[in-house]
Amino acid sequence: MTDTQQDTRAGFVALIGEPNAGKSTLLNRMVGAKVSIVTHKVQTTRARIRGVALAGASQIVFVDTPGIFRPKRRLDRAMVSAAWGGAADADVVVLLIEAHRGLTEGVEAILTALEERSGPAPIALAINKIDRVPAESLLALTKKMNDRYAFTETFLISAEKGRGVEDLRDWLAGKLPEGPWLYPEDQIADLPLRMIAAEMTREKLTLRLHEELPYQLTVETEKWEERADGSARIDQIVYVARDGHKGILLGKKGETIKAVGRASREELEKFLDRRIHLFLQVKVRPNWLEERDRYGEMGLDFNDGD
Ligand SMILES: Nc1nc2c(ncn2[C@@H]2O[C@H](COP(=O)(O)OP(=O)(O)OP(=O)(O)O)[C@@H](O)[C@H]2O)c(=O)[nH]1
Ligand SMILES: [Mg+2]
Repeated sequence: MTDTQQDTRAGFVALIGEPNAGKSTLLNRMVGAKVSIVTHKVQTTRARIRGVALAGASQIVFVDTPGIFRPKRRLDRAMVSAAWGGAADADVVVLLIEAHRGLTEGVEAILTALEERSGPAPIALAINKIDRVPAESLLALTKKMNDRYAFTETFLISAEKGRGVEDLRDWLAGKLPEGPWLYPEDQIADLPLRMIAAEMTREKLTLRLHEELPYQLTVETEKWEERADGSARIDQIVYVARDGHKGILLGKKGETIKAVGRASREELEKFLDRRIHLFLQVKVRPNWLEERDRYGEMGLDFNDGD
C-alpha cells in the first residue's frame, strides 16, 4: 500500500478489438506474467479474464475479452456478449487494432456498435503491431481512425515488443477513479487456478494442432489434488464433438496428447512454481456446445448464446 490511502486509484480497463488484435498479449505484457493465453489463431480468448497491473499508486485491472466478430454459433454469441459486457463495466475502454490491417470491416462494425453503446467511459485507440509496418504509415492511419471516431487518445504500440506500452499504462493509470485498490498488491490475476490450468492446456493444443485443430474443443480441470510432498495432481478432460477429433488429438500412439500434456505441465510448473502431475483425458461429447455446464466452466453465460 502507498502511504496515504487517498492517493490511490483503481479501476477496470477493458481491452476490446477484433480476434487476433493482440489483446491478450497486451494484458500479459501489462501484468508482467502470462495470465491469458496467446496463439496465432483467431478466437483464442473465450471469456473475460482479469489481470492486475500496478503503475505508481494506481492499480489497473485489465479485462481481456474475446475478440468481437459477427457471431454465428452459441459459443460465438456467448463470447461476443462477454466482450461487450467487459466494455460496459469498464472505467476506460481500449480498442486495439492491427497496424498492418488498419480500418477493416470488422473494426468498422465495432465502431458502429461503440457509437450506439457509448457510455461515459473514455475510449482510447491502441494501434498495435507497429513493428509490422513502416513508421511513416502510422500518421495516416491515426488520422483516418480519429476522423472516423473521436477517440480520447491514440497510442502506437507493439504489445509483443513492448513498444509504447508504458505510455499507455501511465495514461490509463491517471484516468482511473480515486479509491482504494481492488485486489491485494501481490495478486496478478482473477481467475481460478483450475481455469488457468485448463486454458494452458487449450493453448498448447492450439499451438500443436495448427490447421487440424477442431474449434469444437474445450478443456476442463476435473480434479485438483494436493499431495503431501508439495506437488499437485491435476486431471483434465478435453471435450471434442466428434470421434475423428479424438483421433487427431491423440495422434499416433498418443504422441500428440502426450506432447501437449508435457508442454502444459512445464508451463504450469513455472507459473505455480511447484511440481505438477498432469493427466489428460479426451472425451467425445457430440453436444457439448449446447451444454450449460460447459459454459459455466469456460466463464461464459450459456443464456448469452440464445
Ligand atoms: N508482430 C506482432 N505480433 C503481435 C503483437 N501483439 C500480438 N501479436 C501476435 O498476434 C497474435 C494474436 O495475439 P493475441 O494476444 O492472442 O490476440 P487476441 O486479440 O487476444 O486474440 P483473441 O483472443 O483471439 O481475440 C499472436 O500470434 C501474437 O503473438 C505485436 O505487437 N506485434
Ligand atoms: Mg485473446
